[in-house]
Amino acid sequence: MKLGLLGFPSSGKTTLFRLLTGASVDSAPAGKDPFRVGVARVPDPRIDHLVKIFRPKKITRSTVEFLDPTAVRGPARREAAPYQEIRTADGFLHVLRAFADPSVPIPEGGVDPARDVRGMETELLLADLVSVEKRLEKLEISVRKNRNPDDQAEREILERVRAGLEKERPVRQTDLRPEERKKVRGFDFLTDKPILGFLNLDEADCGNPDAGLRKYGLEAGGADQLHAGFCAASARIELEVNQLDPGDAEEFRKDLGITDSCRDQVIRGARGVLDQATFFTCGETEVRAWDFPASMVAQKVAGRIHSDMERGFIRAEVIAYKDLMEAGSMAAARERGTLRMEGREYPVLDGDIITFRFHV
Ligand SMILES: Nc1nc2c(ncn2[C@@H]2O[C@H](COP(=O)(O)OP(=O)(O)OP(=O)(O)O)[C@@H](O)[C@H]2O)c(=O)[nH]1
Ligand SMILES: [Mg+2]
Repeated sequence: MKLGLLGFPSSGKTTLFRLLTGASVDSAPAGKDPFRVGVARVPDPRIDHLVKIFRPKKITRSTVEFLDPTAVRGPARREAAPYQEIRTADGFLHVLRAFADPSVPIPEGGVDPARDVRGMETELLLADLVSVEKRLEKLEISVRKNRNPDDQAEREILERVRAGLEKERPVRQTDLRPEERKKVRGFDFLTDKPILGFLNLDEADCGNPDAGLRKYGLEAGGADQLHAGFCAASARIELEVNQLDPGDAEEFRKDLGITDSCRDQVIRGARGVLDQATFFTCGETEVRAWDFPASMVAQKVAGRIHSDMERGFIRAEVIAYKDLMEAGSMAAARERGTLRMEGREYPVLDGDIITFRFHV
């Protein structure tokens, strides 16, 4: 899972990036990379319990990749270029400034995260409009030259996408048939992807994220909206606290009222808006977490591990995490009958522990 950070200048993107990935970035990276890449491990206590049962030689947790843009320009970046590289992300994390610090000026005026939500959505819609128009211009030429029916079909789809964007309708909400949607997905339109809003709070509010969200009217979000959800914390405070000795850090968190860490909130929130689930493969050699898009069937999920497993799929031996914990071991689960055989069409659930049987 790959998330691109979005946000107006000085909203705290790099601070959050450092907190999430543990990367120490004091200056822009060497060269002209348009973004930094960092990796965060997904906190999942289930892995720790599975390790106790299987005692594997190796433990592999799932990870989230974050992209932090380095080449941010002024507030009115009304072209597609600044977003070009970040397009390949699966979704975005939009850092919204809610801290008032006179030493860090806000080009657009005072603190107003709701304005920034609208502002970013407008920017993304415009950036998509620019790219769809460019794409259509090229298609126009090749349709005229080659009369290729594929090009004509593509043009027809993109014209509908453009018409939607002109009415400020995100690509996600364009009415498309499943195969058309698949095609459109390949263009990596920005407004085709979900956004998790991150409200970057002041120290005074960092112990009460819900109140922070309410203050700015940002509690809501929805699966069909660009900002599909919101979370809130103070990236800078937590970064500072994390640099203390563990004992002192614990004390500070308590004093500040931080019960749910910023890292956990963001990673959980992102998995939610991106509809990501986890299954596990467990044995003496390795206990491993694998991410997959929720509501994928067993044969497809097998392909997350290896394409041979998908192609040569025979069956999946499945047990729910909860059932394994209740049984205490695979042998006990087998006796209880909670370990079951499933076929290729089985919709895999979050927390399933799976052994795939396949032939090559
Ligand atoms: N007071 C306060 N300052 C913060 C907070 N988060 C970030 N800052 C400060 O705001 C400034 C900008 O933070 P960055 O993390 O560099 O913001 P950015 O979005 O990466 O900025 P650009 O990449 O330049 O657009 C820095 O001086 C931070 O220390 C916060 O929660 N409270
Ligand atoms: Mg930055």
